[in-house]
Amino acid sequence: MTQTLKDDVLAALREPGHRIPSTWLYDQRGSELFEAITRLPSYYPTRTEISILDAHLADIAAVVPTDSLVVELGSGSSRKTAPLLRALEQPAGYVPLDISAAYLAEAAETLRAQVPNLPVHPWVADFTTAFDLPPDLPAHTGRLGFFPGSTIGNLTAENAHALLRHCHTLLGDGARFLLGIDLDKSPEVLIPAYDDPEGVTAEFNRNLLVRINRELDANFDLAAFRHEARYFEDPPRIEMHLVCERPVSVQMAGESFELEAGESLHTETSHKYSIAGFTALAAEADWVVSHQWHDAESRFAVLMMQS
Ligand code: AVJ
Repeated sequence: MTQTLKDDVLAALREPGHRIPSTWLYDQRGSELFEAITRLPSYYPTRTEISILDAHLADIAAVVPTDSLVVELGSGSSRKTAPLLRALEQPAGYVPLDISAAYLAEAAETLRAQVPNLPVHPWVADFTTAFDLPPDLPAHTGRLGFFPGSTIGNLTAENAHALLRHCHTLLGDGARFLLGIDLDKSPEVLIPAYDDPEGVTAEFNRNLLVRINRELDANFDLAAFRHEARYFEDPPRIEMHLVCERPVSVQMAGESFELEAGESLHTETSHKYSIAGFTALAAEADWVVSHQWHDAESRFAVLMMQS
C-alpha cells in the first residue's frame, strides 16, 4: 500500500485485480455509513460482539492487572469501550489510536464524559503500519491492547502477523490483548451481512467512487457499478467488489482507463477465522490465547491473549 488515495487508485486501475485498500472507504460519509451498517439486522458482528463483551465483562476484568494502561486500535465505539473501561479495576489511562484526528478528538471527548476521572491520551496513528505510543503516559504497571470489531480481518495474513508482532513489542512483557474476530460461517448468513436488503452496504461501497470523483477530480460513472459481496472458502473471507455492468471509461489525473463489463474494483476483504486458526496466527507472533468467549451460535469470538 502507498500512502495517498491518488497513488492507490492509479495503481488499482493499472493492475489486474484492481484492489483499492479498504481504509479509503472511511471518509466522513463512509464512517457514518459504516456506523449505520453496525445497526442493520443482517449485520450481526457488532451487536454479537457487544453482547459477548457485556456478558463476560467481569471475567475479562478479572484477568487484567490493576493499573493497566488500555491501548485501543481505533478510536473506540462508546458502545464497547466505555463498558470495558468501567469494568476494569483502576485502569491507569486510555490511549485511543486513530488515523483521523477529527474523529479521534470527538471520540475522546465522548469517552471522557462517559468515564470520568480517567486520563485519556488520544494519539493519531495508522495502525496498519508501524506506530508509536504518545510520550508522557501516566504511570502504569502493564498494558492491555484492545482491538474489537474484527478489524484485523481487513488485513492480509502477512499484515495481520506484522501487526500482532508490532503490538507484542509495543505493549511489552506481561501485556494482555483483547481482540474480536468474526468466525467463519455459512454464506447464507455472511452474504446478507455484506449485502443488506436496505442497500446501506452498497451505498458504503459506492461512496468510495463518490470520494474518488470529488477528491481526485475523476469521472467514475456511478450508475455503471453494482455492489457485490463475494464469499470465498480458502482462506474464508468476504470480498466487496464494485462490478462494471457495462464497459466503462474513466479519466483521472490526465490518464484514461478502460474497464470491461464484468470486471470489478475490489474494495475490501474481510477475513473470517476459526478460533484454532487465529490462535495459530497469534502464536506466530508470540501471543498465547488464554481465554475465549463466543455467542451461542459461534458467530463471533472475543479472545484474551497474553504476551
Ligand atoms: C470494520 C472491518 C469490521 O469487515 O465487517 C462492514 C467493515 N465492510 N461491512 C467488516 C465492513 C462492509 C467491517 N469492519
